[in-house]
Amino acid sequence: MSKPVVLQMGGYPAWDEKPLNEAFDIRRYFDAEDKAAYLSEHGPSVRAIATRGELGASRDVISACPQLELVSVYGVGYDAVDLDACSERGIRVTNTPDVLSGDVADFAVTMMLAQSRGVVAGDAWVRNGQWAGQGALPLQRRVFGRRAGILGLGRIGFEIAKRLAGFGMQISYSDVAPKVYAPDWAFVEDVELLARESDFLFVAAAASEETRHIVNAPVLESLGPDGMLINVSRASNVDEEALLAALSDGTLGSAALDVFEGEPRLDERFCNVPNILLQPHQASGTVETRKAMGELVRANLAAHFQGAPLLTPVI
Ligand code: 8YV
Repeated sequence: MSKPVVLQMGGYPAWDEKPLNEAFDIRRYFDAEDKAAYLSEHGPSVRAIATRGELGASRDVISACPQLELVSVYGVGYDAVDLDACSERGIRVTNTPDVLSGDVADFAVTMMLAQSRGVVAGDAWVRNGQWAGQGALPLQRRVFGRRAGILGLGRIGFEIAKRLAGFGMQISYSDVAPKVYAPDWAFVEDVELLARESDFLFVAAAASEETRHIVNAPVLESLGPDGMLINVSRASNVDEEALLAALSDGTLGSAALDVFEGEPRLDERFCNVPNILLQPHQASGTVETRKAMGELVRANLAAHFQGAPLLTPVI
């Protein structure tokens, strides 16, 4: 029996590529020079798409695959998948939640600590001889016991809050409704008020049209010159123009960002802002988590083609 044809939208680590090619007839869309021609040739035979959170599957790609049954996302964010196009044709969609929540939460807290305590600046201070030449690194800012706000108390936001509780921080959160599993943390429906009551504002909300630029100029002003914005969700949740302006004129104290519009080619102005920590969308980037994500992508594909229940369905 021939293996199901699967359109692969982006590269995976070698440990995923081998089993994926053993189990399925893989068509490497991302390697094609003429992607439109490649879709025209291979799209009619494609039964599933294996993609990544930041790559997704557009309506054009979905439309070019008339036999498409499933889109399996390597990542928890499925905002780049056209869910309407999938729903219209009964195409299933899966992602890889839970297996990455711990690492992403660890990294969000890491970025807060690194930026607040000047870890990157301190390393440069030593390497550049400034310690010997100029003395102590300028004083940084405390983390423990201060105020944290979490925008989006989902799987990742919850893991962030659990970690911050260990630092004795006052934790508040904003979401569409209070969470029954968050009795010790304050629900603040208004995002501007959450920012005003926070020293560190974590953006952990799933990206959607409804959350686009949810962190805007008024929110950044509310967070204030002593505040720090940490984003491990999607760049679309933050108005980058407003953020750049706020960082440049002192309206906002600092930021730590793992995601950017147009990544990996971000707005070069970010590279000229001193009070910011820049990271290459690596929050889930550990061997352990990426292996678990790859296994889940393949397990969902296998379950679908075996007629078994999907492990982590989105729709
Ligand atoms: C992954 C992500 O790095 O989970 C997501 O949605 O954006 C990241 O965790 C990415 O999808 C892997 O390419």
